[in-house]
Amino acid sequence: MSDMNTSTFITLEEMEAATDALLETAKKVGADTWQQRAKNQTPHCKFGEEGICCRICTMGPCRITPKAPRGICGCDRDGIVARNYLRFTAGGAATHSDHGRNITHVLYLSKEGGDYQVKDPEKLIRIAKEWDVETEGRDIYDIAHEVAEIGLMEYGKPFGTQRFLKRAPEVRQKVWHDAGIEPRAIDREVSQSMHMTHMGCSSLPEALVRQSLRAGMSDGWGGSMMGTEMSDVLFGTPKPVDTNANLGVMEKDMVNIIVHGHDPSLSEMVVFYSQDPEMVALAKEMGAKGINVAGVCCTANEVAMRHGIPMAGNFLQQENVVLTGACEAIVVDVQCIFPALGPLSKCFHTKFITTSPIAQMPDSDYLEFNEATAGANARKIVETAVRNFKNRKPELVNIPNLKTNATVGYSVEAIKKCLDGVTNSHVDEVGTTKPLIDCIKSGVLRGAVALVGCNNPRVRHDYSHIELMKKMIANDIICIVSGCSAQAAAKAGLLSKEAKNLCGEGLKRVCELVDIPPILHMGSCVDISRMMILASDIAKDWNVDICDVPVIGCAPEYMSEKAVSIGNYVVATGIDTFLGIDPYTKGGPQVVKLLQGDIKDWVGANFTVELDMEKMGDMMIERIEEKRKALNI
Ligand code: MSK
Repeated sequence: MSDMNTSTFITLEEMEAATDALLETAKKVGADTWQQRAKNQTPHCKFGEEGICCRICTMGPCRITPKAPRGICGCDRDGIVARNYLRFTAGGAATHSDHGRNITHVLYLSKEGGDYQVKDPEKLIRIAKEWDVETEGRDIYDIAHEVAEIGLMEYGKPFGTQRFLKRAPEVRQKVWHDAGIEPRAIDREVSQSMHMTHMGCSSLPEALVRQSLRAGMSDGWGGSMMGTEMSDVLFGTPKPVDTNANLGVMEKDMVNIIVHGHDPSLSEMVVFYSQDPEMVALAKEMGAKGINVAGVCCTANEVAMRHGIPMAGNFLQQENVVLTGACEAIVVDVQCIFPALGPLSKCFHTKFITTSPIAQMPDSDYLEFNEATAGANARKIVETAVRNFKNRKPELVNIPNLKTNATVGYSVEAIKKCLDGVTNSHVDEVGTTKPLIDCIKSGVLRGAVALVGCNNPRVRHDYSHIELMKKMIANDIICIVSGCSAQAAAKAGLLSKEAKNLCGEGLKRVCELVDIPPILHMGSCVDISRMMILASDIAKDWNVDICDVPVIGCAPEYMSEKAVSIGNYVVATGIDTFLGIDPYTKGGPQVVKLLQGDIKDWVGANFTVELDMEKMGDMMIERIEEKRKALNI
């Protein structure tokens, strides 16, 4: 364990001071950082910001101005904005869904005694039954392979809609059907989005926004859900586990391996081989006390919630881990990886190890990771990191003295188990959300907020996540969090049970009774699908539609296409969603009117874009209270 003490809470100012010190090191070694690059990139292109630049064909690029209100093909500003928005969504849906496909393929490769095995057979059997796969008297791996094959077929099946839609309340399924947004094959929705936005296809905002919701749905109720469910089957369904967070989890005397990205099929193996006695002995031979694995971005969430591996930081801290001078290797798979890590790592002894054909970058050591040879590949990666310890430059080492305690791993199953524990309300193998509903109905809890998403250099790092969470819990609104938002909470100490002391009286009582933190860590960005299941189960147990429940979503600092795809499926699921960053739609008033207004008539929810966090917090509380009023509670 680290010799650093943990703090109950860490302020943003303390984190910023630590970052400033690391930036001094960057200056000393001549390293480039995102802080500088963000300055170099401002002011940003106005056309891009408003979404009114079109480069879908080679007649342009066309930009909308008062003098040129239409592109060369005649497409107007709303058509251009809506097409860009749909392409943005499709990029995110493709990315999440391909992640889900990869995990499902790993399940297909699983075997007794192999690198990948089934860790949660009960969950596998539950999914098998849901999909009418015979389970009686069959070998668990036969079931796994059949379930995986069906899952993979969801990506390209010629007929029908996504199987997971049936998990939603019937009333919500009807909403989707009537709105024409039930996703068909996952790949089809992405492909059709690209087709619709090709030159000479759709320019009607309603059609493009509708397809954005549908493509998002193919992610949230298709590819992402596949990723979450199959990861649980393979690596175990998360249960509450204690861990530490913030940069102080890096160890001065140990080999530090940072895993970064998203796909647990790599990070699980790296964690496994870092504990291999031969590797630990090698680390000692190199002069280290042992091997310390810590995570960045969603990989941090994946390994924290299944193994208690510490979380070093979120998206905008990926350079910081290298700047500590104590990172032997930053091992990445896919998504949210700065290409900057290549040149940055060259200023230190750090090995920047890329592993996926999907994310290849200059100035990296490419050690391809293939699921069929996973064990051998992971061993080599760990060994490369360990052997690099001797190259560390002690004069550059600066690990900030920042470390908190966090309890993570609140899957839907785990939340229900916690609730069952206090009420003895256990009704069946999957439990119930009724105790939670009772707390909301009685007003002990006012409602719930799903706080998710990334960091973005456009806004103060982690400020919005942390301030909104504090405001919500002080007002008896329980938070569920994932992705880099979850890590913002963890780093500040908000995922610890002590955070109950920041809550209103009602939420504090619930935390004490159920023995939970007021902010529940639900995983990585694909795990927002868990939140959809939780919202569905609450609505079913309450006997209302999802849009009636006092639950809202919020992504205050998002930056990625995936986040826009998520926003679409969260809203399509009936959950009002608050964004702290504009999704490049300002230039299309009709598109803004649809996304922030009229789609409520289609799906019972819409977006709010608000850049002022104080105002946004008030609006979120107001929306929850409106929903309570509509339910007469
Ligand atoms: S890692 S998508 S920066 S949450 Fe999932 Fe964080 Fe956003 Fe990447």
